[in-house]
Formats: sequence, structure tokens, C-alpha cells
Amino acid sequence: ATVIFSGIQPTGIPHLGNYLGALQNWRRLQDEAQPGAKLLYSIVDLHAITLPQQAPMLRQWKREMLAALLAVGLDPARSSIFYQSSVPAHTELMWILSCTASMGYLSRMTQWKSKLHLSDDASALDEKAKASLKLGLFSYPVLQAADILVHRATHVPVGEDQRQHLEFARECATNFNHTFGAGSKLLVPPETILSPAKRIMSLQTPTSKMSKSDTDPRSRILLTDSAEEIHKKIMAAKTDSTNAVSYDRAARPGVANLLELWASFDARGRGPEMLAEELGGQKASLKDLKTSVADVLVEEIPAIGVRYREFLEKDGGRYLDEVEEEGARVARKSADETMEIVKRAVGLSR
Ligand code: AQP
Repeated sequence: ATVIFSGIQPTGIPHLGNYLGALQNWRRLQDEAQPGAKLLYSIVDLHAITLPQQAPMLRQWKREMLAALLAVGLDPARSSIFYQSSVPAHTELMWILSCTASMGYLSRMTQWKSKLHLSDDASALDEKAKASLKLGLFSYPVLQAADILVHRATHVPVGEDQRQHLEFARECATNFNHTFGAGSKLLVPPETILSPAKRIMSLQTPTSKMSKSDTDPRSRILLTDSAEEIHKKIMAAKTDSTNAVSYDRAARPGVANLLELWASFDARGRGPEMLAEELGGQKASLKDLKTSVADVLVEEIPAIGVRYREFLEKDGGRYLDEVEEEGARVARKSADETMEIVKRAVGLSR
């Protein structure tokens, strides 16, 4: 049977990158799922604490993320939405997997280095900086693998930036099966479903990805932004000094990002190259491009913000608790079934 799992960190209100790279795909998979398919979407609070968080802030962000997931169209009758820490089996399996995962493979992961703004070459770090790296940040991909494997997920929809971690999760499953199951399929190596949208870049530094944790709020469009805020941020997006539209990701990253954003929302399904060609033919300026991008975004995004605020308030906040409690109940059942298989294979159970 199909089991779809994916997660998002409660580290702020989700932005357009999260929407196009993940959430829109989650909703599509839900809407197209066959009866009997299991859909599990987790708000991964244990991942969020790999970097320092304030407790009241984290608590608030978890609720806000839950409201945002409902606002983009996840339906609790079809998708189970839960906090990662509500299902202890995620961390339990993580420990077991970390006993078969190799340090060498983990140390080649690029994301933990980039979080600390380190170069790809970790050996360039001095000893003191190396010693202060946190263990949780280093072993983050093992927890991510456990998140997926504990539900025997067959498909994992993620953005392009997560491809490497998914490869690691497959490796963890294969290692585990080899070590404890003589190759039999105790854990299921999952398939990656890459979102059709490319990596969405920061509006201010178009060479780095749009991110919740970027210190500049103008770098991202939040799913809760008003039409006016969207307009302002797009008009202020960094481009370049050639005042004509063309699509060239390497030479013109800011313009390319705007074209890709537009293409992701275009009702006529035009790609960025085609949009650039059409605008070029019309001798459109960068301001014209920005105005069009803002217009297409405003057609879809502010409505999400309206629903988001309704969900946050619904039944004095109790509705969100109920959705999460039910999601966690389903997820615990799914995870416990896998843990029985795992514990028997390892020799931890009687
Ligand atoms: N810029 C992006 N373009 C396309 N997809 C993206 N995703 C994130 N940023 C982009 C996808 O969103 C999903 C959830 O991501 P996450 O919250 O688990 O962590 P992240 O990838 O680290 O996202 P952020 O926004 O940059 O968060 P912080 O700042 O907390 O690290 C993933 O499927 C990811 O591919």
C-alpha cells in the first residue's frame, strides 16, 4: 500500500519556497491519493531544536505551522498531521539506526555545514570550531531517516534541497535490512517525489535559497502576507542592471527566480523560458515583470492567510489541538507496528 510521509520544521511561518517545494505537492498527493493510501505529514519540532530555539516561540510556531498546513488545503479527514515529538518511536528508531549508520557518510552531508555557513570542505575548520558543532545537527539526517522509515513510507515528497537526505534514508533502510534481516525488507527504502518547482531563491540574495531563518524578512514571501506586502516585496526584489527580461539562471539569478515564480503559478502552464520570450517580444521592463509576478501571487496567496487566521482562532484554539491529537494517534499506531518488526529483528523484544 502507498504510504506518503513528509515533514516541515516549525521554525517560522512557511514561505513560497516551502509552498512550491513541498506543501503544494502534499496537497496534490492528498487530492489524488487512492482510497487506502496512508498520508502522514509531520511538524518536526525535534528537528527544529537542532538550532537554539526559545520555548514560547517554538510552542507558537508549532501551532502556526499546523494552521498553515490546514490553510493550504490539507484535510485532516484524509491526511494525518502531527507533531514529531508526539510520536516517541521516531526517536527510538533513530537510536537504533544510528548504530548502523556510518559517520563517514554523515560527514559528507552538505546541509549541516551550510547551516553553519561553512564551506564544503569541513577540514578547513579549526579544531575549536569543529569541537563546538552540535551532535544533534550532525545526526539530523538519521532522525530524518527514522521519521520516514518508522512509517514504512513508500513515497516522500520534498524539495530539491532534500534529495541528499533522502538518499541517506534509503541507505539506512538497506543497511538495517542487511544487518538484521539478511536482506529481507524489514524497513522500506522510500522513493523520493521531487516537487516540479525548482528551488525558490531569496528575493534579496537570489543565489541562496528562500529560507524561514534568513534574517531579512524582505527575502521571502510568507503564506500569510497580505496583497500589499506581497506587492512591496516583489517590487523590491534584487535583480540586476539590464532593464530587459531574459531567462539565464547563472548570469541573471534574480530575474530567473522571478520568472520561475511566475511559471509556478501560471494558469496557462508557461515555463520561465517561454515567459521570458513573450516579455522580451513585448519589450517589457523589469518593473513590468515584477508587476506581473506580484499580480499572479496575489491571486492565490492572500486567501491562504485568511484561512490561516480562521484556523488559529477556530473554537478558541481547540480545533487545532483536536486535529493534532487525532493525527498523532494514527501516527503512533503506524509507528508502533514498525517498531514491533524492528525490535524483534534486533533482539530487543522477547
Ligand atoms: N527555497 C526553497 N525552495 C524549494 N523548496 C524549499 N523547501 C524549503 N525551502 C525551499 C522545502 O520545504 C520543505 C520543508 O523544509 P523545512 O522546514 O524542513 O526546512 P528547510 O528546508 O531548511 O526550510 P527553510 O525554510 O530554509 O527553513 P529553516 O530556515 O528553518 O532551515 C522541504 O521539503 C524543503 O525541500
